[in-house]
Amino acid sequence: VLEGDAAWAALTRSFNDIPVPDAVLARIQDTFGEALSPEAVVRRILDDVRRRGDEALLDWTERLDGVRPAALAVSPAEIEAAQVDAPLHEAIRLAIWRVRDFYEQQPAHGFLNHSAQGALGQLVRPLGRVGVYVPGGLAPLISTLIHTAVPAQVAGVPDIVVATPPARDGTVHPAILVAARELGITQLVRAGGAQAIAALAYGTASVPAVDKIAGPGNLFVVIAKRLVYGHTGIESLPGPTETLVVADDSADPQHVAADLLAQAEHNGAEPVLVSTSRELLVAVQAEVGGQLEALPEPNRSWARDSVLSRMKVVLAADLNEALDLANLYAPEHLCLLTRDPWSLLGQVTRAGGVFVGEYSMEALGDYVAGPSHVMPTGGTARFMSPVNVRDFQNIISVVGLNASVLRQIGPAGATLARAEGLEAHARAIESRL
Ligand code: HSO
Ligand code: ZN
Repeated sequence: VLEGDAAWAALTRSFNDIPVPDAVLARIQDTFGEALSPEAVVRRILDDVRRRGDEALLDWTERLDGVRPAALAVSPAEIEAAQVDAPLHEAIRLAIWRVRDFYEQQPAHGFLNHSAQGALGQLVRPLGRVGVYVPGGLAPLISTLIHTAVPAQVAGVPDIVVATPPARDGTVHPAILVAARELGITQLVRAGGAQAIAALAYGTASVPAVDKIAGPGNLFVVIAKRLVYGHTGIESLPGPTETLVVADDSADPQHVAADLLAQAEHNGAEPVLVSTSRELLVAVQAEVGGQLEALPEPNRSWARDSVLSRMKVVLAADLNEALDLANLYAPEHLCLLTRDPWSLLGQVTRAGGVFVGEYSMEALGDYVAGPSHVMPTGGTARFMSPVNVRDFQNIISVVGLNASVLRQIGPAGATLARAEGLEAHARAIESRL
């Protein structure tokens, strides 16, 4: 149990300092025969896909995902043929509907104000082509496709390309295909990892280059997104998930433990509990142990790894300190399980999402609550936001002034230009005064 200065130190972090897990380093050593940094690996892959296109994409898929797919693009027939059982199909439809309904409420329009001065405003335009990365790995993340593609569709993006790693037999999970069909998405690429990000950024014969890449991924995907940024847009750097629960003595230890374990079963997850009650901390720790044992494999091992390697348990002096610590950590998910959780909302300044009260468990947010579950991790919530409609639009400033306002403001413009030593600017203004 961390307290005081130790708690502050433990919750201070930077995305760039997140330690690379030993298992990742071991895998690099195995694959490349040398101790490369993850960034060096990603640079190699990006350069290769940029130079050799589809051939490189296939080579890396074979080497890293253990399969060389016959075709990189999923065919329309495959998308058409995919089937899931009825309850899952209905759940996919409900999730799409709820996420769409949420984003349709996001104010995302421009303005053009006409006045005696002429007009000033902002045009809002959808991006042309967006890449959506859907991680494979431990599970087919159906919800991630929905939670990334829907805000792009609401923004008006006409062209969405999905990249997701193929299974060992080269297929894409049927539930992903059904979700794509329900979303009206027709372009899916069987590729994952840094190689998929490279293909989306630079384009290959089978993968069209996109204007922006969105979606979460493992360390390599996140590094790749950061490295292609500038050539291509990215929405944020969503890496391994985290949940910080703030709980007081009124919280139910079973619920707190369940919420921590739900996120803990994601690879590399970091569960954090901050409480004002030592009794609760003790009770939750016991509950986590018990619920962990009750989980089936392989989920138990996944969750155990997160709990043993990264879980932090913090005792806060009061709820003010708890919220200060939460804002410092800037968690992807902030869960408020206190007597009066709404009273804390005003103090929340840094988080991807805040989950208020016991009926708003983060796991529900992962699927059907409404807001996208793709949220900034690693403390990047200090400066980045969850996936939203604005990520898929650009704003164009509009200046359309008339002669009378030019007479008013032109001289000041010319004065500023001369103060900057930019005589041609001043003359351009004065040429019409
Ligand atoms: N909690 C994860 C997203 C997710 N959970 C997808 C289940 N499926 C990161 O926010
Ligand atoms: Zn989750």
